[in-house]
Amino acid sequence: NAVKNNNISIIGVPLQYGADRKGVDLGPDAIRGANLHERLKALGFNIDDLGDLTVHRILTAPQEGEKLKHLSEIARVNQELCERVSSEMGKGQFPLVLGGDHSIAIGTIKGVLQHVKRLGVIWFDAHTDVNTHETTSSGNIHGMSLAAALGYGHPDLVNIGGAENKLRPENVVIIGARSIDPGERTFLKEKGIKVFTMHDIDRNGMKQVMEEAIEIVTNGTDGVHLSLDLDGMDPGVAPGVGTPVNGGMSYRESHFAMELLFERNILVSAEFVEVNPMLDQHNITAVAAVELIGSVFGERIL
Ligand code: 4U7
Ligand code: MN
Ligand code: MN
Ligand code: MN
Repeated sequence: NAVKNNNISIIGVPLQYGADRKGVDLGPDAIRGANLHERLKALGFNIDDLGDLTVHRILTAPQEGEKLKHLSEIARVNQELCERVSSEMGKGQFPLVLGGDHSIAIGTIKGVLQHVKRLGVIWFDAHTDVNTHETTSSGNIHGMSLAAALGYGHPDLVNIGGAENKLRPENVVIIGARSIDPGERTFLKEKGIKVFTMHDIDRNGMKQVMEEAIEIVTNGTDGVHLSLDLDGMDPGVAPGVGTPVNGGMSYRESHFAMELLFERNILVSAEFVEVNPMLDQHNITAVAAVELIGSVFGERIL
């Protein structure tokens, strides 16, 4: 259980309907455009870029009384993503998914779960994404994806890839949180999900946080998925995101975390989401994503 093969399948998911701000659908191309392939090839990986999944354009605003915005297209795309991720893993490939808004974590994780039944997840994010149709204040599904992967929320989300396929709360950690809604706080406490807030990172340092986090996600699991929302980083280094929150992880804290993940060789899959080129400056958030990906796959300073 590791970055055990040299074969990476890249899957772009230009989905924006889970978020409020337009432009996150341009994320996959912006990330590719920041020399993703070259960087991974230089590290010795074989790259199979499968291109982007098709997202149907929705020209109508969310309907009156439609609580979860654009639910049907989001569920459809996530079901396809689940199947694509699962079939790539079946061929022994490492799925590297490029978003797109963070609702795509549902499809990615459900696909990985078909091969790795006991899966640990590291959720790197300013937010905790554990709202449900009952707690959401925005109706935006990118704030519900972790809950759905744990088996909670709207059936159309929970049933993707089979409702019985779900994460165990004891093998999930969230790192970098600094914006948690009241309903999410209750959920996290009830389920016993470990959250390393920015306060914890300040107090104990990223080294200790990652050691504790890795212990939790590897305890009794057969592999670990990294779900990285670029808004986990500080907006000073990653401004091109739809829901920026001040006081995030620094450039080096983020990279150090990725370097430790590589060192421990525990990842079976990864996704990088929420890059919004329309809100970015000189593509630096897409560049930041590619640099983080480099560290995850073994780039070293010396
Ligand atoms: B992201 C929010 F209310 N919690 O549910 C919500 F603050 O994938 C934000 O982490 C969700 O970027 C952010 O809409 C989702 C809000
Ligand atoms: Mn976020
Ligand atoms: Mn998120
Ligand atoms: Mn966001």
